[in-house]
Amino acid sequence: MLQFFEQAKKHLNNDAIIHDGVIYKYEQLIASAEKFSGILLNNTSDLNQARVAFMVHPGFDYVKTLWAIWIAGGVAVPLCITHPLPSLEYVLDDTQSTILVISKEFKEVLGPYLQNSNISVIVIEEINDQQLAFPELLPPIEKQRNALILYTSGTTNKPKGVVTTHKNIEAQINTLIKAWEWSPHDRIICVLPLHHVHGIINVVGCSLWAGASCNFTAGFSPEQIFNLIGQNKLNVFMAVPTIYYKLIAYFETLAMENQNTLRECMKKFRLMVCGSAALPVSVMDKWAQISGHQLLERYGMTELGMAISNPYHGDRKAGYVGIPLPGVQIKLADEHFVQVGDQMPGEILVKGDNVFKEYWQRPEATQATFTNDGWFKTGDIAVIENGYYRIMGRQSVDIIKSGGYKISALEIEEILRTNEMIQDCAVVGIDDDEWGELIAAAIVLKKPFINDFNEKSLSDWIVNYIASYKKPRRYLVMKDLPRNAMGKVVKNDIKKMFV
Ligand code: MCA
Ligand code: AMP
Repeated sequence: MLQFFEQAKKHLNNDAIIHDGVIYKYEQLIASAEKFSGILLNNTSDLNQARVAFMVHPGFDYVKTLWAIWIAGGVAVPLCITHPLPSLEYVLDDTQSTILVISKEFKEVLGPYLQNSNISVIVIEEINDQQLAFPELLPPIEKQRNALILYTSGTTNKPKGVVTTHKNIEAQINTLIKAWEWSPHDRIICVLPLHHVHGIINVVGCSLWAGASCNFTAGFSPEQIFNLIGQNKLNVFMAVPTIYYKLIAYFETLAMENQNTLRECMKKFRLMVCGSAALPVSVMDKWAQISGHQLLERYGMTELGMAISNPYHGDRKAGYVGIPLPGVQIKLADEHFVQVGDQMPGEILVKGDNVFKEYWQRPEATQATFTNDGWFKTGDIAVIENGYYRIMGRQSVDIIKSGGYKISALEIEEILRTNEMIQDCAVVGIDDDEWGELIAAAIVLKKPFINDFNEKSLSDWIVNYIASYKKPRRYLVMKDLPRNAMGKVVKNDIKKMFV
């Protein structure tokens, strides 16, 4: 039996999920997931690593579906619930998913795909758990089997599927359970999207592994978060820097009396964590004033789960991501993958059971991302100062982090170039206090549009093809893009033009 299931069985009477005020015990979650696995199995004995895509709202149904896929021997492919159809189709086709589980609300967006596909569709609201029987036999699942495929943007124009096995996921969760001292008494809220590691592993995965409870509310709402905090319903919180920035902005609008109550409630928290992008020192300081908590910043990646973390006990240093987590080996290396000297910057290379298995059906990309002796190359540069790692930046200017999302400049450029107005373009990330980086596009217009450029129409058009969080927020119309002697666009010059 998979370890996540064994863990859950230790806490049958604990509250597992609290969704819109409704409490679901572990016993109920386990039973619902097991029964639902029978629907997925559909009279077969094992899904044998078939890919099962699912587009389900965060909450009880999401976790039930994820667990059912694993119990039935499938590979879970969570779809982003705010992606437009082309991005969804890309993932469905790339993974060759044969089963699709959806919340009924998403029937409409997926309609055109479903009309032309043989995929077997299950609408979650149409299944009544109480009328289902438990499947007679469940397949044995070896830990080496593929468990999850998450799509990540990189230095290629299309996102790649990151395949993690059950063994990888167990390692990713186990290290955090130990390092951050998760316990069955913890109560967290999931405010993050559930097609990325931060939400899936750090929040939902760890809390349910520990026998703790995980709260869900619809979308990200500072008001709802502070409401729960004010009722002492939470004692652990995890988010990206943009969310802390937004919470601070909201907190500052509250009446003093309300602020004082919330301050007292936050002091009782056990742990507050920040990651997915660099945490500005100003946000860390402001949050400490508000909550009385020194945020624990950590560093992770879709391919790794978490790798480096500030200590749970001990000094959490502003501007640093801490030290390697238990079981994770880290080496800072030069361009020949040789370890750099003390206090020298180098690329972060990682080894350990937490490291993903492969990019889905991209053997060359997989090979290129590992050194010959098996280190995963992150593309991030760090330095060690007084024993703590400090992230200095990324090797590639084409990777942007905005709102905690990793976004490929090349993917956006490719879409922009298909617009009738655009002759050429270059997308960059520009520094921004709230979003980390803002997506900005320098564009060269085709002749007929030079005096007739309509930014709004371009902005409205692009969200038909990419998620709104990938949409450029600033445009700069140029006669030509700056290029070096080799003809390559000089993105650092473009960045400066936006300042
Ligand atoms: C949305 N807006 C933006 C952006 N995104 N503006 C500028 N830049 C952006 N990136 C605008 C929208 O257009 C809209 O404006 C307004 O903000 C609200 O949009 P909405 O989508 O409702 O935003 P939100 O719900 O407030 O979302 C903000 C968010 C979200 C909660 C911070 O971006 C988020 O959930 N980020 C977390 C992503 C994440 O989990 N990353 C982890 C992956 P208007 O109304 O004017 O149109 S990294 C990972 O997993 C690794 C392993 C790790 O280390 O953790
Ligand atoms: P993703 O592939 O979406 O999981 O994003 C992983 C990337 O986010 C890493 O390669 C880093 O560039 C960045 N990242 C994650 N955590 C931090 C952090 N604490 N500080 C700076 N960058 C971070």
